[in-house]
Amino acid sequence: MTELMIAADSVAADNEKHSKAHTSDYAALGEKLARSNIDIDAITAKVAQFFVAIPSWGVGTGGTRFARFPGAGEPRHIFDKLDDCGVIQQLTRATPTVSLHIPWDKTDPKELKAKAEALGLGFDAMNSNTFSDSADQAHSYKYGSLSHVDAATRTQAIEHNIECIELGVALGSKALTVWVGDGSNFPGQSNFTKSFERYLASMAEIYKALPDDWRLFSEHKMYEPAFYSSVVQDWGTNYLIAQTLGPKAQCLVDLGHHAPNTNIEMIVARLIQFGKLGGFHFNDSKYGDDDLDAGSVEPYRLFLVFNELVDAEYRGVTGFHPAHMIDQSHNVTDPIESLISSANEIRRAYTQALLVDRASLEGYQNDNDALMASETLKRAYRTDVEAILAAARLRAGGAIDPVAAYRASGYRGKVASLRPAVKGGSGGIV
Ligand SMILES: [Mn+2]
Repeated sequence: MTELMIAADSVAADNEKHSKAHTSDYAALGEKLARSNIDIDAITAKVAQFFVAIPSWGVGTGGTRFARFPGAGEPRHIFDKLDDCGVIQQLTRATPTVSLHIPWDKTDPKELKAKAEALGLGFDAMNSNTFSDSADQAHSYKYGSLSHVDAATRTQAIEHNIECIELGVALGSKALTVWVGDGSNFPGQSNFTKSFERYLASMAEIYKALPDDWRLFSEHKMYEPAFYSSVVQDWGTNYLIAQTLGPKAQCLVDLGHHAPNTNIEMIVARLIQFGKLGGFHFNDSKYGDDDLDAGSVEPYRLFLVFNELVDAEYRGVTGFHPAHMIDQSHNVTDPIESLISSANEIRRAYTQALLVDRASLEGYQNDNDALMASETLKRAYRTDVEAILAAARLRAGGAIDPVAAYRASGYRGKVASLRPAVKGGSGGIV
């Protein structure tokens, strides 16, 4: 525990306020679920073991191409970011790991590890960055990185990824996520086939540097920053990458990286079926890669994604252990509150998916009873599982109402006095 963590008695005092109502809500839900032969405590125990990683870049205020409006007490460096992540974990007990972004978070791994351990945190997948230039680099990524026409630029990008692996090994991470902005803005600007050949050759070099117990996640994105073509534009290309590289290579699905109306849950099912679902970047979107809070726009879609994950769990798919990570940009909220709420929504979707009566669903599917099949999913989705989520947090030492507990703690005001205000008119993380 560090001095910046919220005092335990402050959380306890807030829990006390909600305790009576929570106990009563949990009992009522338990009774309701028991009528369907569901043991609420068994569900709560499973939910308590479901975790999602916080992205280090998510605790700072994001921005758009137009502007960034910094909030009070913004983290100045990775150690401040870890403090904020520690608070999210303290209250939700759903986020014990942090996903780092290199070079943004680059520092002495020993210090990083000691700080994380003091906060009760570990590290999830490492994220490399070859989509922007850092001050000291020899070759620019303006025209691409792993697929660049220039061999020296590709080598620099490969070496950066290998450095991320080495740093991750020192921190206890077990995966590297590679997302590249490589692509083109004009038809004819780049040769689709040759670009992808160069990308695959570069990724093969990175794959060679991967420890045996690591996984390599490639992340597809339809467009942006390249607006005509992206080298890794969709899940099909992503699957080809993972298939070409080998068994340690898997696909990462960022929910915001698809065309509007894409059936993402079906992509998830396909990747599971062929052993290539590596993990997720959870967020929500309305139009593009909006990076809005998970479950804020299309909660039913999030539930349907989890329905596929729980279905795989239920079927006992071998080697199935997707990494759960959040990837969001918080422009108008306190990032800590958004991340608390998002972790909650992700767990909510998981919990609702656990309530699906899978034997009945299969029966309706086999009987071609479309209405009852749909109703079986809806019945689980309509269940208000907040009491289960609260119990999972509370039993692990967290807060019944984590946003309320956070506001009551005065944490933001406290860090605002310690961290000088950031001036920010420029674009943020897009
Ligand atoms: Mn992402």
